[in-house]
Amino acid sequence: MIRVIVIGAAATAAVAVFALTSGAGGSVSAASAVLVDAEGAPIGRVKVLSKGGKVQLSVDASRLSPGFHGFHVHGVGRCEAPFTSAGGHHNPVAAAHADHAGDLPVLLVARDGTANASFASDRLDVEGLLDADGSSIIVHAAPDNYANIPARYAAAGPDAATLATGDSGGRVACGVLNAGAGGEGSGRGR
Ligand SMILES: [Cu+2]
Ligand SMILES: [Zn+2]
Repeated sequence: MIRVIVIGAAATAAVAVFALTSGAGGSVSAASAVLVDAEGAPIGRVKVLSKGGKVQLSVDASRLSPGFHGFHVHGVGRCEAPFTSAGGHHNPVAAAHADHAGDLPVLLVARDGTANASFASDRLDVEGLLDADGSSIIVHAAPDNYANIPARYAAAGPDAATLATGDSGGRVACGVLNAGAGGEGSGRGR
């Protein structure tokens, strides 16, 4: 009897997720990614939901080193360690770093190695994330400086590398964005 109730609840939840991702008029769409480390082990999950001209991006990860980590959408949906396969920052309108569509708030990892964040961005849309070559979510080894280099350090302003990357260092985790909100255990890449 208890088993029947549990299955019923799971089915209800599945229907609710389907309704959310498919949307009555196609106005709600979603993408999701499973973050993997350099060994390919899953360490977290990212969800992107479109909502009224913005997306709500949420991330839930573990097994990361404590502190701030650069966090971006990169322009190619391919995660092969060391994850340079994901290309540069998602940048559909040829902006410089900090204004790339894929530039996200830095991820704060707690002392226990976990990170949780959720924020809205009006720079991203799900269709653009799921374009022909796809896109990936990257967690970097170092914090992002958002190309904020004070003139007393660099009179000529930030150099090309800073304007491309924010000097966030190596790529420690990567997740290919796929269509849909992503159920438990779904981790298909490409
Ligand atoms: Cu990045
Ligand atoms: Zn950028």
